[in-house]
Amino acid sequence: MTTALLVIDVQNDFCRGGALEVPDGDAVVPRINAMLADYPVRAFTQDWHPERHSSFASEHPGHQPLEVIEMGYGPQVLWPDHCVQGTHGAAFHPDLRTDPADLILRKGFRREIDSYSAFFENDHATPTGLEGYLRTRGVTSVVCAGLATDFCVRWSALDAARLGFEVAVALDACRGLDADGSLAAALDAMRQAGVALQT
Ligand code: VGL
Ligand code: ZN
Repeated sequence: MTTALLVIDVQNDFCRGGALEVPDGDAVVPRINAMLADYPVRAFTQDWHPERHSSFASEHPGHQPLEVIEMGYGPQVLWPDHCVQGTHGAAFHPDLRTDPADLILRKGFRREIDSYSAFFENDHATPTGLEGYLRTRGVTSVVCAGLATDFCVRWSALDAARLGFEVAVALDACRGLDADGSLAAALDAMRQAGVALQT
């Protein structure tokens, strides 16, 4: 059994002082750094939006960040502008060890659709290509870590489970936004899907 470590969105905008700060987000960095040596496959993701991305509240006059609107592909939470391609906010946290990454996968790069999951865009159908990468490397099991537990980690873990990978989430190497009960809902959904929540 080959296990991949998936390091989700450990970027400046999700860390201290960032545009979409996750409380205590920086705490995941030393934990993830310490985990890297334990996995033969390491894939990192970067939330990577063009300017004026449709998930930005600033693109929807009359709406505020954290409001939910209906998009063609389903409900979408609106966010402050974040992780704009090439900006400091989109860069990895400076203390994250990125040299050990085998693959850096970018997602959310299409203006019309968001992509929380490392595997599919938010229509839950358009692949990012990560599944093919992992399968062709012989991966059957994944461990997820990073930001945020209740959005990109959640959907990455659920999609991995749906695709038939054995999935664990290293909770102490994750932090959540917890917008409106979203953290408890995420933990429930992951548990129900058979994801092992490691504490
Ligand atoms: C994320 C909200 C918007 C995440 C990304 O990485 O969890 N959350 N974009
Ligand atoms: Zn985003």
